[in-house]
Amino acid sequence: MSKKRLWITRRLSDATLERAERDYDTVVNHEDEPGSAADLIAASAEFDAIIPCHSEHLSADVVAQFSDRLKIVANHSVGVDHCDLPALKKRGIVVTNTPDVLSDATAELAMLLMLGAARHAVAGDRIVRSGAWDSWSPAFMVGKQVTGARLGIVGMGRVGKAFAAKARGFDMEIHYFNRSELPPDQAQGATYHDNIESLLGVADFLSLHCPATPETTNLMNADRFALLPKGAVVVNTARGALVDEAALLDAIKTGDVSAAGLDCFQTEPGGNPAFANHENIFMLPHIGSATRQTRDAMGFRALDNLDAYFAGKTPKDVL
Ligand code: 8YV
Repeated sequence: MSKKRLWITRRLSDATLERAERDYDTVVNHEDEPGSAADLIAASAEFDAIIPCHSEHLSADVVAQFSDRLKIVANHSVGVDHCDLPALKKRGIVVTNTPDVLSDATAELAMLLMLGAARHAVAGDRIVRSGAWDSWSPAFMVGKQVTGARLGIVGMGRVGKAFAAKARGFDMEIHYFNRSELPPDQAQGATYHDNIESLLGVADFLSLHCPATPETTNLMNADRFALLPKGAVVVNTARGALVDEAALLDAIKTGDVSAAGLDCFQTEPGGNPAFANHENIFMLPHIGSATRQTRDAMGFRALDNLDAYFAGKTPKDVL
């Protein structure tokens, strides 16, 4: 039987591409530029399957123009806010994602951002690197201690739980808001809040781990920033859409939020230039899952889903 045709929209890990090329008639976008609407529509007529990243936007308009040839979109991401799921469902196209395998890498990055924001990583690095470090004082770059502080987690899914596990190693007191309370073996002593406002009131550190949906857009707005304890630190490794960036900037300027650690922005790539003057905003360019091990695991998980589909089975991560 001839191999199924697969389009891979970005330069995935070498191991992933090797396996894809072995098992599928694979075309890889080696230029590694995001696939445009026109690219996606054209690909739907030439390929049975696509592995996109969150950089490809499968909007309702794009999906409506897809050819009937395309059978499955096996995302190389856990987040699927770049896909119009109802539109894909209507076209009978199977959609999968890559949960679990990136939870630890993303939680590690959340820890880096939390610690870096709390302890002046940006200003500290700049002052040493630039040769401007010419004095020292006990009052110099005094930060906020994580040990023993209260951590508020919004969204206690896979990444939220992985972050909580790492934060327990820092003796943090874990609080969370989630659609439903976790069973005790999963909560591991974390305190459940059945509404976000209650969580914000105790969050000396706040970390966002929920998906971007119409309901969570601008979840952290001015009113909600105002509920945080004075000087809270805010971390976002989930999606930029969760944070009203103008409101965050206001809270940073007043000191109501003492620092932020951000891996996600409303505009990507690019970020928010208005944040650049504030060294208490520690920023990274959406690299939460960017470790070698995790990139391989994400690619393999997407391929596992494809293999299952083409073997006539239900893929593990079908949405
Ligand atoms: C990925 C992500 O880097 O998985 C997600 O949802 O946001 C990131 O971890 C990216 O989506 C890869 O396609």
